[in-house]
Amino acid sequence: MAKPTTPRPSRAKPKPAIPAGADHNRPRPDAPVDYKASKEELLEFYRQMVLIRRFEEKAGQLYGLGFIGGFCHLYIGQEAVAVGIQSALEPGKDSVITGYRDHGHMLAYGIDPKLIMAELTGREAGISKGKGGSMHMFSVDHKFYGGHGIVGAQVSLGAGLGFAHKYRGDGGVCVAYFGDGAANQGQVYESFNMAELWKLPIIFVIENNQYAMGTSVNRSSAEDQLYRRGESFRIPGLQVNGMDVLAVRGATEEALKWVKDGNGPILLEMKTYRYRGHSMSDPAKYRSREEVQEVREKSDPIEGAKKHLEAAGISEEELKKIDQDIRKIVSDAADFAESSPEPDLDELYTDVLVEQY
Ligand SMILES: Cc1ncc(C[n+]2csc(CCOP(=O)(O)OP(=O)(O)O)c2C)c(N)n1
Ligand SMILES: [Mg+2]
Repeated sequence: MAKPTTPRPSRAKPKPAIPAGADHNRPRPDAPVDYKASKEELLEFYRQMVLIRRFEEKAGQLYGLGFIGGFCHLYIGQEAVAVGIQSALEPGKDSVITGYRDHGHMLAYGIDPKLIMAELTGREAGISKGKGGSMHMFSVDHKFYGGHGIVGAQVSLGAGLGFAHKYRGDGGVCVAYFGDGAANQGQVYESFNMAELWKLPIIFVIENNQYAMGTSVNRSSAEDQLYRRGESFRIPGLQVNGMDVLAVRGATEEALKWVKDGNGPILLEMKTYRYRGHSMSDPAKYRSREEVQEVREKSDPIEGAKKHLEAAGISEEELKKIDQDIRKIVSDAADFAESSPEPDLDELYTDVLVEQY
């Protein structure tokens, strides 16, 4: 009689507890397509990006001359993100909140460069009466809720803004911007949970400029594909070329559609790059000059838009004229900021507490 054989272990792979793909049966946003801009829109994108770049260059100079004190973080290289996203929002209806790298966002929101520059130099005419400075600019009129120095804090506050839109039923959407470094902060995930649970109208935007001060995203993030960071909260994510204003605008359209259809939040990871140091004092030992140079040469957002404009028949002269006009706007803003008076000492006690809003 043959000896009974011991059952051999099955060679079949163990089945996952959740069948593969099951979680992905839930609705998802469509894959975004690049925005088809008219010639006028393309010109406006170009104009705004050049404005941010020249404004930031001037801010860097004024800092060097001692007109700007404290911290100052420039947005150079990231222009397409703010410009592409803000262009899709409804002014006065949608709200925006971001971190301390905020000058570019304010400019893209149509706020007067003079008032922003005067804020940088701490003058009374500044958008926050000279008391916010580079990192803490605010304009409730524009539904621009800062300008925040605590890394990641704006994400929770943004969830609150999203809640307010829903509670009031005003149809607005909040856009909460944060960095790749901020994406590792705990409060971001508490906010994700509540935002999805309550289906808040909010677009979370990670501006992945590859570095958090001197630490690269790959060194600090176990999951460096940051658009996936919302998945365990059922928040879908899209990864976007943040150096291309048309890709940014296209993804924003898709995100707005998702949120306005009542699906709750969505996450956009904007792959971008900052050309300058983290702030004004940065020895930049964590990356090579060649790395920066390569991005400038191959993916610059302004040069990219220029190519689209040239293809649309805009002449070199027209672009030069725009550049000249913007240089004038920026130098006027700097003159205004340098010549405006400083706030009165009594201002120390105003706007400290808002008793009713
Ligand atoms: C809670 C908190 N921790 C640390 C800091 C110091 N800090 C300021 S900026 C920064 C890096 C953030 O990087 P990222 O989120 O990628 O934004 P980026 O500067 O690249 O725009 C850190 C750690 C801070 N301001 N707040
Ligand atoms: Mg960063």
